Amino acid sequence: MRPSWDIFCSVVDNYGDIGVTWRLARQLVAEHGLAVRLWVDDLGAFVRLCPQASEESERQLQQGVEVCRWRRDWQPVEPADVVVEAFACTLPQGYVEAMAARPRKVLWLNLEYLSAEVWVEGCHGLPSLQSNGLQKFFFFPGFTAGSGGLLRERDLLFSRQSFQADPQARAGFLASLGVRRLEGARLISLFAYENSSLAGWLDALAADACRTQLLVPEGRILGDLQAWLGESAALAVGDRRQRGQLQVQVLPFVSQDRYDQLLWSCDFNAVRGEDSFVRAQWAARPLLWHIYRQEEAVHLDKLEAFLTLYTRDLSSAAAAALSGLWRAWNGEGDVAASWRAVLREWPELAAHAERWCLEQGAQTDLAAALVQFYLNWL
Ligand code: TRH
Repeated sequence: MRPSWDIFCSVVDNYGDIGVTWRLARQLVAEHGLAVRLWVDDLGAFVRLCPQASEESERQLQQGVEVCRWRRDWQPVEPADVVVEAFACTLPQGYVEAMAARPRKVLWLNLEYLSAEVWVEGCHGLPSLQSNGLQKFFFFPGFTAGSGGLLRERDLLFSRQSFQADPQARAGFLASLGVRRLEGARLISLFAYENSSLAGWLDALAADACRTQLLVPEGRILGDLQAWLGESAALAVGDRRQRGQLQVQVLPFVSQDRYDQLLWSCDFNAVRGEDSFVRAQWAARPLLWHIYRQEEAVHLDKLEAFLTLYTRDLSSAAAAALSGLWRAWNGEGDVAASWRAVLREWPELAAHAERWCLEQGAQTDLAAALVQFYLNWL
């Protein structure tokens, strides 16, 4: 019989928790032939990423994954062979008791948030004994061989390369979003939280010698964009504005697969959180990361850890330019001056994004690493 997996996702905020778990669940089914249930406590967030899904269903089959509403009044179910608790979301007490009582033992994994910090390798895969006698293992995604790797579907890089090599595919995709390409314009996507550095960046883009077309999926950054444009009414999908050399267009929030294509279509991608950050790396184009803020600014350590790794093989000028922009975007520095520095280093940064993607793509992906972890544990 196929091994069964239960993945638990509590949506804290935004789309990262469900984004990661839905992607993982799909891949475990499609590439490893597993029986996967995904327990989600906020189906509304799920439907944004998978628009054909229903917000009302208690249970539904989506792309081979059984997506179940995680109700607070938990109804007993038979636990799976492998249980993935995503991002330390506490499992229902009744479920944990059933895990402990199950005659065949259960592998219990806590899937952690992504970080490039050095300590991750030392903690990846470690068990922790729970009060009921069960062991829980900590599984850390990451960028190095000693970590759990990154989510990457088997044919992802091939699909991305084919798409990028096919101008008609790109044009067709952009047209389906209502985007009309401006001759010679640089194409940028923007997905970010509220960000006080936005105005400085947009000023620089508007004043640049080269034209820019900025595509902004609906989301939290729209308020800052509206303020920069000096408009009183909220922006809506399809709105297009021109300021100097910059054209801005608001896009709909699309499915995960279409969002990948948006990233592949652009010359530069501003992303946030965790999942879009990784997807932009698979797009093999230079990127800008708006990191999720954490208490006591611990997110800044994560930002620096990634920058250290990512810029390791860059010239000092390119490394300084990119790091300067990322820091400024995250609240520390002059974003306009940093952007101009990035433009000067563009060829090197573009080549590096390709190289980085290939290097990362040579490592074991996270879903395969989880499956292997289970096989080793048996
Ligand atoms: O939405 P995020 O900010 O999510 C998270 C959560 O806030 C989480 O609590 C936090 O801990 C984590 O960040 C670090 O960013 P993220 O991770 O990039 O998730 C966004 C998801 O939305 C991702 O799967 C891509 C998807 N997406 C679409 O499917 N369509 C779209 O149009 C866009 C813009 C995004």
